[in-house]
Amino acid sequence: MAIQTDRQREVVVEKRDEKLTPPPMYQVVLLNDDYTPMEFVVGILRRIFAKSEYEASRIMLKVHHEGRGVCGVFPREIAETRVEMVRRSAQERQHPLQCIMEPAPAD
Ligand code: TYC
Repeated sequence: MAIQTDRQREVVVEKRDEKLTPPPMYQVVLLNDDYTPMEFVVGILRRIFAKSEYEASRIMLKVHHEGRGVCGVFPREIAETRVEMVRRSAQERQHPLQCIMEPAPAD
């Protein structure tokens, strides 16, 4: 059932599909470069993705060695906001750090 409306009062009384269907999820990914300082990347992971010092260091080193690493998996709008926050912080400090989002692989 999609949407039932109360026609007289024109209010939505039920949106059953929205409750049962989970939103599409996106992973936010950091990309490696040769110039952004490691401590800056760790700070980004701590502040924007709420990672512990240990986890932030682990993700940063994974990106450094493997070229990319997942910072988190979120619904679309939240992923977009985090990507924008990373890009702004990097721009402010004039670091070339790149951050992208992509559909999360099915589990
Ligand atoms: N490769 C960078 C350096 O050696 C560190 C780095 C890690 C940069 C992760 C970006 O997403 C990144 N200073």
